[in-house]
This record gives sequence, structure tokens and C-alpha cells, in this order.
Amino acid sequence: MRSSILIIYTGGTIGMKTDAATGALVPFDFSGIYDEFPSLKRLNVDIDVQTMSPVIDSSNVSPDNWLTLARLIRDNYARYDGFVVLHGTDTMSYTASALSFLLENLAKPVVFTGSQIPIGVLRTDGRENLITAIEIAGARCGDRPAVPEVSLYFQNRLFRANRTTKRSAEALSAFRSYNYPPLAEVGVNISYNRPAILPPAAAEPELRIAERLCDGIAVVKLFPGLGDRVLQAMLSAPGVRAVVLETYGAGNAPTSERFLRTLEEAIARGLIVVNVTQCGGGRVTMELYETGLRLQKIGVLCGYDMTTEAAVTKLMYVLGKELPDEQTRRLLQIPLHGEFTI
Ligand code: ASN
Repeated sequence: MRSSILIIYTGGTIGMKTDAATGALVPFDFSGIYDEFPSLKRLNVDIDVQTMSPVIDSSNVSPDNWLTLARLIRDNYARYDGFVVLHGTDTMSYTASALSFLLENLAKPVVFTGSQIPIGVLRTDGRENLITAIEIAGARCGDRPAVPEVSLYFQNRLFRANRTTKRSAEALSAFRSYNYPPLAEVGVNISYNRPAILPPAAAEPELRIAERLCDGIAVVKLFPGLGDRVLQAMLSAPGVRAVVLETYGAGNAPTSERFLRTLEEAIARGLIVVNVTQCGGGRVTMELYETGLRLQKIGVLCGYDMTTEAAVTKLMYVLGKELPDEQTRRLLQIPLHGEFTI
């Protein structure tokens, strides 16, 4: 059975090609994809392309772009078997994490990819990333899609999107998923790690998406010497409703009374604080040391082994629902789309 795939091009390095006349990098027209990559015809897929307008460097991506992307996928959901989103690498983990929450009852593959070298440059990594992402988006396992979740493909590995983080501005293997194994590894064959892949959401013909994201999120990264007055100013800045607190090691923070009182007062005012570790790999275990236990006692929520990207976008999504406080806190303490392991 042939699969039909919609490629959504949002911008980023993957879409760049050298203009023959000027030598400058200009956006590549993906609608001519079969002319550029005739080998795509050999894949068992039908491809359509939609280009977001305007195409942007991913440093300019905003939550409004995420909502537009979610709507585009919803509006085309019934027509296609899978989606490939071409995105700049710099903020791809944020967009891909956000989409993992926004697409609430997803049962089809949404594969993000991009490249470190423009697609029009001979040594590009974009060609392989693009072709394999298309193959994965169209792959089936029996009568269902092989990877019915939001994923990110880069340099021979397919990851759960909301577990990824960009780790190198130089290496072609730019992304890491420190706390969750790859969903697939690509060599001569594509080897799917089936037990690691989420089951599709209960089959509903239509995709449900969230329509609102909260913009009151801050990230506070601890460092020795972070002043109490600076911390207080950040926690009480106008509009801040939730903070991702990047702590040390297994979720540790200073035990000084002033530091804890500042946090405790902010939590008492209604601020939500989620504890994630600033280490790439490993998890927050707040009961391990006195320094973490004190945070737990004052009402800081455990972020387990979640990335900052997933924590920020999950807070935007959950707070965007405007639920009662208790329900908000409950949703933050359970994995919604495999974003952490308890
Ligand atoms: N600045 C580019 C972007 O994120 C980087 C890339 O795609 N490699 O849009």
C-alpha cells in the first residue's frame, strides 16, 4: 500500500541552496522536490509539499507558529498517512516538543527533521535526513503506522521529539535524547525499537488540538552566586505564572533560608515551579539529598528526567487550558506523551 505524506517546510538551513548567479544562500523550492531528488520516486510514497509563509530561521519561531503548524496538520490529517516537518535545528526541539502536546490524540507519524548543512551544498546532511524522515513517516507495522507519535529524525537516529535537545552547533549528529532510547536506528536497514514507541491514541477520525498556549513561563538556571534579589525579581516579574527551575545534579539547590523563603513565598502567591536538572542526562530525585528535599517540602514540583524544552512547552500547554490549580498540578506530575519517566 502506498502512503501519502505531507511535507511542511517551515524554514531553517535545510531549505537553503546556493543561487547559481550570485553564490548567496537562497530558500530552496520544495515543490520541485521530485526534480531535485528523482530517487524519491522509488520510495513507496506520494508526496505533497506545503511551505509556511514566510519561511523563517528557527530563532524567530514563536508559539503562534506552533499553533499554526498544529492547525495545518489537523486540517490535513484525514488526507495523509504521515507528516514530515522541515525545521531549523536551533529551536527544533522546542517546536517538536510543543507539537507533541498540542496534537492531543495523534495516531499518525509526525517526523521533524532539518540539517546542519544546506540542502543545496554537496556535502549536505539534509538529503539523507529528508529521505529517511519521509520513509519513516510512511512506514507501517502491519495495519498501523510504525511510529504514530511526534518524533525527530537526525543523523541515523529517530528520537521521541519531547526527549530531544540540540547539543552541537557543529556536529552533524546535533541532537541527543539523553534519557530515552532512540525509537529507531538507521543503518543498512531501519531498525525500529518497538517497545519504546508510543501506541497510537485511541482511533478517532479527527485530530484534536489545543488552541491556546500560556506565555507566562520563565526558565531560571541556578548557578553559585545567583543573588536573592535577582531571584526574587525573576520570580515576581509581571506575567510570570510558572518557572522551570534548572537545578544542580539530581535536583539540588542551595539550602539557605533566604533562597528557600524567596521560592516558598512565590509558590504561596500561586507560582508553579518545576524542578529539572541542568545536567543533560539523569533525573531529578528530590528525596535523595537534603538540598532537594527542602525544595519538595516548599511545593516545588518534580520534573523527573524531563528536558527544559519539554518542561517549558508542557507548562505553556497545560497552563493554556486554564484549569483549576489542583488539576494543573496533577497534569504536570504525569507524563502526557512520554515526556518523562517516573
Ligand atoms: N539557524 C538555523 C535554524 O535553526 C540553523 C539550522 O537549521 N541548522 O533555522
